[in-house]
Amino acid sequence: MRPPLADAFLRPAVLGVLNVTPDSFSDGGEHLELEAALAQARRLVEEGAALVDVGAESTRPGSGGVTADEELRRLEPVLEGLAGMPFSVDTSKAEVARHALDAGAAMINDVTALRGDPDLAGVIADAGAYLCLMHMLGEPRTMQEDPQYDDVVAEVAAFLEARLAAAVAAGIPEEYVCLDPGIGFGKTVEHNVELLARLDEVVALGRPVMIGVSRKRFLASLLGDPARDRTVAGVTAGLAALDGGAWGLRVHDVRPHADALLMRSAIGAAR
Ligand code: HH2
Repeated sequence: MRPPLADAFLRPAVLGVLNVTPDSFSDGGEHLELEAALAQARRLVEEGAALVDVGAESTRPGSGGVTADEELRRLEPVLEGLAGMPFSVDTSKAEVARHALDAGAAMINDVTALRGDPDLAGVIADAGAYLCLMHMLGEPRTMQEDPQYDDVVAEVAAFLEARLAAAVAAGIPEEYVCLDPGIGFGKTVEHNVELLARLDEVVALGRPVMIGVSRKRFLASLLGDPARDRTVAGVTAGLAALDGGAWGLRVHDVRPHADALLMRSAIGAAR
């Protein structure tokens, strides 16, 4: 039996992103080569990642998804090489999750929050694995076409509460689940900022909250320049999320986040 998710990793937990896709929005294509992917995974762990979050299907705005066969073809060699490293897999498909869990994945990160594949919850429950449930409005292909909410934070929190209940009803222990408001998934810049500003309302659901702002488009929109490096803006947004009660950050660049967290905890300890 695994410990509760909140006790399993140092807090804040940093998830280092490893995309093995040809079309991810920020690092697609870079890690197609197996050796490069594994070297990047080792680097993420050395720099302080609690988990390497491996994804073989892009969910960037406009993307249409891939078959389980294609996802597994991209993932399988990497899974073998990851043995011995702590990792999660970003997938919505039961078949892919089964392979990932057999290979030792600690957590399944499902951007559909168990709405994509009716068999996924059972696979996770049987394996006794951790689960991340993320909010998304619509689907990646169309989610950024004029997303609308009456109250984005209340609606996202209500969604996550309902999906948590569905996970528990399917046999996944509540203590094994974290929640993610899904920054950039069917949200305008204002929606994303409001979610970060009122994150305490999501934290109030009582589960660890994960945030993924790293390299996302809304940062560039706020910076006013799509070509500008987004690292500092991303780290700052991540620290603000932690101040709002977040438990974990899903990031592409672990080193600058680890440095920022070190400074934050040194100052916090001296207070
Ligand atoms: N963001 C992305 C993918 N998966 N999972 C969670 N829990 N939270 C997120 O914010 C999140 C996520 C998008 O980022 P990336 O993996 O870099 O891109 P792509 O989906 O294009 O591979």
